[in-house]
Amino acid sequence: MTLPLFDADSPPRTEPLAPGAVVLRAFAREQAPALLADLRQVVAQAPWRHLVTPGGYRMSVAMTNCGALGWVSDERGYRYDPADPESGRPWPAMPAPLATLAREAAASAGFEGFVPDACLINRYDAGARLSLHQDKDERDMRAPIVSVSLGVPAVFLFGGARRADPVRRIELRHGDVVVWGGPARLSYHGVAPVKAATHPLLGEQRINLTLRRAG
Ligand code: MD6
Ligand code: FE
Repeated sequence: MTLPLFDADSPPRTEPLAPGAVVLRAFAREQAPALLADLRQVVAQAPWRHLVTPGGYRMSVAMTNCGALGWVSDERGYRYDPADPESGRPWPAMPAPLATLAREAAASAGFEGFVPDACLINRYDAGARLSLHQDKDERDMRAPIVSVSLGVPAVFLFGGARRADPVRRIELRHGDVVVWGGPARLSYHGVAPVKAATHPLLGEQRINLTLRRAG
C-alpha cells in the first residue's frame, strides 16, 4: 500500500485551535483549481515581489494582493494601500468566488457576515518562513481573518496574546482554511521554514491567502 502524500481523500472536518480559532480541514480543496486559475490572473496584473521590512530585511515570502486594499511593507512601516506601489494602479479585484469562500468559512466558524476587502497572497518557496507576529494593521479587530492554504504543506506556529506564550505547531495542507477572530484575533503566529516538497497542482510552492476586513 502507498500512503497518500497529500491525503487527497481525507474528509473535510473542523478542528478547534483555540477559543476563536479553528482549522477547517480541506474546506477549499474542491475549489482550489478554480481559485488558482483566478490567482494567475491577479499575479499577471500585480506580480510577486519580496517586500522589505521596516527594519530593512527582505522577506523570504513573496507577496502580492487583490481586493480594495493591499498589505504592504517598506522602510516607512506596514500599511494597507489602495494602490500597488510598484505600478501605482489599484490592486486587482478580489475574485468573487474567493470572497464567497471566505464568507462561508467565516460563517462556519461562527463569524457571520464577513465581507473581506483585502486579500494578501503569500508564496513560500522551499525555506521561506514567516516569523512570529500579530496581525494588527486592520482598523476593525471585530472581523476575523480567513486563511487559505494551497500547495505544499507548512507548519503553522500558533502562540498566544504575548510573544513569550507557548507556541503550538499545526501542519496546514492543501485546501485547509484557518479562521481566526474574537478572543484569538491578536494571537502571535508564524510559519516555520517550508520544507522542499512537490504538490500536483502547485509544484514546489505553498500559497497562502489571508482575507481580511482591513478598512
Ligand atoms: C501563512 N498566515 O499561513 C501566514 N495571519 O502563510 C498568517 O500570517 C495569518 O494564516 C493571520 C491569520 C491567519 C494566518
Ligand atoms: Fe499573520
